[in-house]
Amino acid sequence: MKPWIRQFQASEILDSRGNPTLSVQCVLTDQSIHEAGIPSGASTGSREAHELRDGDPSRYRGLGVLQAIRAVEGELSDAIVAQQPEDQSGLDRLMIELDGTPGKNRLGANSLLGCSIAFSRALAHRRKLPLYRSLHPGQAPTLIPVPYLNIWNGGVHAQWQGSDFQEYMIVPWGAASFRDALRWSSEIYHALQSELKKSHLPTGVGDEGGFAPPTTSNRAPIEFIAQAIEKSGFGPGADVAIALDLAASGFYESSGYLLRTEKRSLDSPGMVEYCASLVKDYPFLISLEDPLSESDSESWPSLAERVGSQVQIIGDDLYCTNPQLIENGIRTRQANSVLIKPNQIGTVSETQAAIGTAVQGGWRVMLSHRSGETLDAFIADFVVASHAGQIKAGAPARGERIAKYNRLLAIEQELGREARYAGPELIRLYSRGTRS
Ligand code: 2PG
Ligand code: MG
Repeated sequence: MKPWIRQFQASEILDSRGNPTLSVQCVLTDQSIHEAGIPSGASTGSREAHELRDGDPSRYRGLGVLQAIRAVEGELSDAIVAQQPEDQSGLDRLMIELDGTPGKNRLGANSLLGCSIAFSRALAHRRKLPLYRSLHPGQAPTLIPVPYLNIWNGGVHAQWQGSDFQEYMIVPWGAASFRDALRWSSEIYHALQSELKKSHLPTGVGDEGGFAPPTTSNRAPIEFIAQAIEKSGFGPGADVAIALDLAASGFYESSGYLLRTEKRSLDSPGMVEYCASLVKDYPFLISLEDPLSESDSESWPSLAERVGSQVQIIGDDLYCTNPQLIENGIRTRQANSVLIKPNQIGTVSETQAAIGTAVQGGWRVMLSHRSGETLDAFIADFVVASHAGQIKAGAPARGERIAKYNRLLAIEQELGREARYAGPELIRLYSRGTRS
């Protein structure tokens, strides 16, 4: 077999928060170069694979990635070039064995994922296929996901200046296509901006491009957004649903769930009750991500039992895209869905395995960006390839967020009449009508 991989190179670039991150290039013997930009989270789960950072306080506040560059250009590149892997799982297995630790602590999940994604693009190039086709081994993928657009940012993504809950998302499930869904979302985003202005609230944005004004209640953003949906000429529930990522691990303390904006603290049963009341009061609410803390895993089954037949209960921090943790969640009935982020586990094929485990267990999956992003739109191709039908990538604003949505527009256009928007399927599962 003729060698086809020449080398892997890496460099330190900036992410959307202005922190350093890794860019990896896979250089082939035909001179083509295939790149990957690695994202980085702020509200991270405790069991995410290790992100290798230098810890040298004299550079980038310790966040530099020079060690990761050395890992890519040294050990990883040498081993890959020596073996010339031909498929994704071959490449990923090789790197996992080379690292030799369960959490990718030695070479770093950022180094491994950079090589893994750059390699997936090299493979697509070699197969002369678009990435979303090359990533899918069987039948041609045609399902275009419903986007969950985070238009109100809180929690750590807004430096705790606004709501305790991290993300308030609009879900344009009633649109006929992804193109229409994105237009609706942009219109609603700007209607929300006008509503905030009218209420003399600031319209600066948080890490994911959503507005981040101060508030005295975690329900107020839902009311504002429902109003913005109506003002744009759509029906909350009928056309556009709402979803939350509470990111509750971020405000869970020894005393319970600390709701700073509401000046009160709730114990676990109290927080379960709070979430159940949100589901009851807002029939257009279809999804709750991390409604409880990852350190309060015993409370998850009671919430899933209460509202799991009506809404998605999505585990993010609790599962960290890890097949074993997902399996445990399915067995103990903690939730009914899982958030999937490739950099939580560190390779493309392990991410595919995590999705496989969830789907086999009857759970739904949602692909996700990170709060620190680059222009890399890998997750857009990946969500189409994996038939997940759901993606969250932030607001319909800011370059690193719209890179993903714009890539989905292009895929939908390329698929033409074959493309099928996932909205109707989601409506069938979670429509509960509108507020009377
Ligand atoms: C989340 C993510 C993405 P972060 O909690 O779901 O929105 O945030 O990347 O900061 O973990
Ligand atoms: Mg989350």
